[in-house]
Amino acid sequence: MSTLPDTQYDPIEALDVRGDFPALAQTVNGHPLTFLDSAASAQQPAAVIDAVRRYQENDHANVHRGVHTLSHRATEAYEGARDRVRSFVNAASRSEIVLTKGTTEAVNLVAQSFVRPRIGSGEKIVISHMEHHANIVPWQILCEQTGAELVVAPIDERGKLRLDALYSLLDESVRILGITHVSNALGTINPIAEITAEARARGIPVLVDGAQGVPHSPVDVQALGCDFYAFSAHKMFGPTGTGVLYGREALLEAMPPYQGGGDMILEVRFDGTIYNELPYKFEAGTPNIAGVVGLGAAIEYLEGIGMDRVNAHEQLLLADMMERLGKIDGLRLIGTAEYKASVQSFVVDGIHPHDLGTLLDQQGVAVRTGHHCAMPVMQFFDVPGTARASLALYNTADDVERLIAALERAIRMFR
Ligand code: C6P
Repeated sequence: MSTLPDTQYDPIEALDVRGDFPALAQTVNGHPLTFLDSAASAQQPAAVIDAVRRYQENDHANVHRGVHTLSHRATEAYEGARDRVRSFVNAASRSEIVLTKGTTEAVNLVAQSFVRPRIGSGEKIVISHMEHHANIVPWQILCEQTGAELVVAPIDERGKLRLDALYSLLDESVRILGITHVSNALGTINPIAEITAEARARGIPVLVDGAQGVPHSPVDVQALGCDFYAFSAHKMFGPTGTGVLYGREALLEAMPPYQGGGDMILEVRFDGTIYNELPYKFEAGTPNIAGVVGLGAAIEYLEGIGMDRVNAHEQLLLADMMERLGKIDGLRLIGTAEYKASVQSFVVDGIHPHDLGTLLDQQGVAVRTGHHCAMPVMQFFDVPGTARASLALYNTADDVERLIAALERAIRMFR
């Protein structure tokens, strides 16, 4: 990684970490890869790939189970990663860090273990109109199971949450508020600390979907004041199949296990089982050890750069990308809220997003097209889908340049 000293810090120059990511060195369809789909899944730096390989080559064994050396090493690596996660999001205790398969599993865990025992027919779950399906469908399932009602807070034409409308929904019948930190389809950053303060003043617990929050800026769960915060390793430069549920210790303590099996118990008898202590009570079965090792390495990598710098770098690129996209004739930006992470959806008159995506891919530019697992957002903006360019710490001004040039060429081919 090449970085300038802080005193000369120019974010666009300073964050030149593309070389840390082996996948970015390739050409695609005869062009240097311009990877603008990190919101779907980010590329991994060599530091993560190497850490996983070293673990697989030397240390692999099951965790928490063996007295032999490799099992000790594997347990140390796994638990060491948990400690890194704890400090990365500033949780008060490692007991509050439950390692999951990802954001999706973390939200389902909260729905079933925290909310289900506390909700009844006619009581409410509040979410927003900009949620990813992972923060919609688990609640719909819970509503089917319990007779509870799902209530949706509206957004406006720029893709901003209508806060007054949200707060007016937070009455005494609400058992949880589930809200995304950053919208994956719109890029909108929600004012989580303010929202949690409003919710908690009314005694309503808050789950934050942080899948698109953690890759872009520092996250401090205590400062945010949330009760739960869910995220995935693969969007923050770690492996797939691994993620985190942060939960306040007192709440996790009071919750029943989500799944039963090995490792989540202290003693099993046919006349009753004693569950393990936190956080193991929620980690049934052999976990994705290599994935968690990779997550730990990803955090170490990010901390080496500094999340404030990641954020500053991305904000400059985002401003440039939005301005230049906005000047393209017939292109409509979807998601123009004042506070945004580096994600931009758009549609072009007369060109289906999938066709646009294919034409961009032919020029080596990878964007995601479709509904982005946020169909209600597409319904709100009355589009079948969008093209979405998402920037990460490894993107540069050249990537934005190549996106714009490829888009202009694609549009000329269509007209
Ligand atoms: N969004 C995207 O292209 P999982 O699949 O569990 O790692 O993450 C689900 C998820 C939850 N919340 C938000 C805000 C997300 O963006 C995602 C994943 C990807 O936008 C894949 S659909």
